[in-house]
Amino acid sequence: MSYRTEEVAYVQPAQPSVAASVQAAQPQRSTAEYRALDAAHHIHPFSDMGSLNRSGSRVIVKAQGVYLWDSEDNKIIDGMAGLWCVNVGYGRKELADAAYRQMQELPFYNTFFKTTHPPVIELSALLAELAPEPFNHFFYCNSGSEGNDTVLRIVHQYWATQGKHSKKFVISRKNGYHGSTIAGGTLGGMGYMHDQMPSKVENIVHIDQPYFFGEAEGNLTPEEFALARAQQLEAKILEIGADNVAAFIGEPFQGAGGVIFPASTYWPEIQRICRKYDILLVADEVIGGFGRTGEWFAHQHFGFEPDLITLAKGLTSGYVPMGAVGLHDRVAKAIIENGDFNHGLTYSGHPVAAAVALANLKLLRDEKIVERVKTDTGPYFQKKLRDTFANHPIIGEISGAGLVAGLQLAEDPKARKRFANGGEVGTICRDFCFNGNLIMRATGDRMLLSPPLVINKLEIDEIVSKAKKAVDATAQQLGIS
Ligand code: PXG
Repeated sequence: MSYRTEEVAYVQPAQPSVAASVQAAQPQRSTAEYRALDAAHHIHPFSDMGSLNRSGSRVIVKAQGVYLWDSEDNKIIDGMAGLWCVNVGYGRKELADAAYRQMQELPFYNTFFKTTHPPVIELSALLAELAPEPFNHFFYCNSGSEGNDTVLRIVHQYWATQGKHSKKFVISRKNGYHGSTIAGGTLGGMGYMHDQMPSKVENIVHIDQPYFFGEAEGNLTPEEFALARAQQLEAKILEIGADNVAAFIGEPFQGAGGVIFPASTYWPEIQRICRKYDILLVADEVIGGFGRTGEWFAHQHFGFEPDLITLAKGLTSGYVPMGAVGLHDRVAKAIIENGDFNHGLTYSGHPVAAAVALANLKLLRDEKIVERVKTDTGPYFQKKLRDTFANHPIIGEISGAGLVAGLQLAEDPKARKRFANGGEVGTICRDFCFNGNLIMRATGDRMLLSPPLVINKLEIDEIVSKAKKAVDATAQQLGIS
């Protein structure tokens, strides 16, 4: 055998078929094998990897509607819409088709250098139609975190165009969540994240959150407490000096912080203060946007008008990553009329993400999914939760609207007394949910629900009855009945 023959044999291996290579990319393995490989090579977000690797992850392999299946063929009802994002539910072919068609037509092109493309144009026009009247311009990115980084860039550019260069401070809230990039993490008020971030973004300060159950003292009503918390913004502005404050950012309701719904007095007061001191008001709509409360955007539920909105999650129902920032006309005008805005990401307005977002928004609109949340499934869900848990011995508060809710676990609900070690109780309850094939999220001692917006009443009944079993089992384990 000559050297040359060997060389030919080497450079011309049999090419696997496309089908075989797809199969090779997703081999069918046993749960144990998946877990071992996951533990060996995968670092999960926000996880204690040592402990997770010892217990092993649950391997989720497929999904349809509001249900997930794991690698042991357990059917699990998803009370969290993935991670607050799968608004149209799993398995919508329209979204897969949109991605497939766009990948064949134009899988990528940038929008940096005097070019654009149909999906991003159509998406922007549709968003302008669906968003409240003054929102007619959108900037794109890949996630909510990048959306909030973008918000900071726009806020600073806006004040530069107004000649107000000293307006640099951004005020946010403790226990708010705005993402996990350095800017997102600094804007957020999660102490356990700040502790691991020796480098933070400058000029970001926090005020207290409007968390009535956990933080109201004395005999304040929820409305009085919310007003007092909003007025902390005014005090903070006066402390820093209005000429130095650029913006206030908040989630209309805090999602990851525990589905904390402020009383009706909160947002009008925040808006009044922002207007009085000429400060931009930013609504982080990453969770609240696209129908969660029964309105297209959560700030509409609370009745205020922000200057900027951060979008992600429900924008694509999580089928592909995409985030965006919506600019109020007065902010957009300043950005448009004042030269270069030096910000952008390779994938700003990615054509495949834009095509999927477009298909997703059309489903939400044409199937009247948001209207159904407002008039039918949302009220049903909220009533069912209140009927089931109002007098439960360890439930102190039920918050929410539309298809998002928080259940406050409490040692003495009437006295608003929380468990001494709240996080542990939440974890116990979360584990009972998980073992009962219900996905529910625990934030400290608050149990959270945010199911796909396409959920029907039977499925809502299933979630609530499984949640009841888990909360009962938690009470029993704690010896409370
Ligand atoms: N703003 C808000 C209000 C969010 O809820 C982000 C920004 C950041 O988005 P990205 O796409 O960068 O993750 C979020 C994200 C949880 C949880 O456990 C919540 C989020 C992300 C991950 C976990 O509740 N929210």
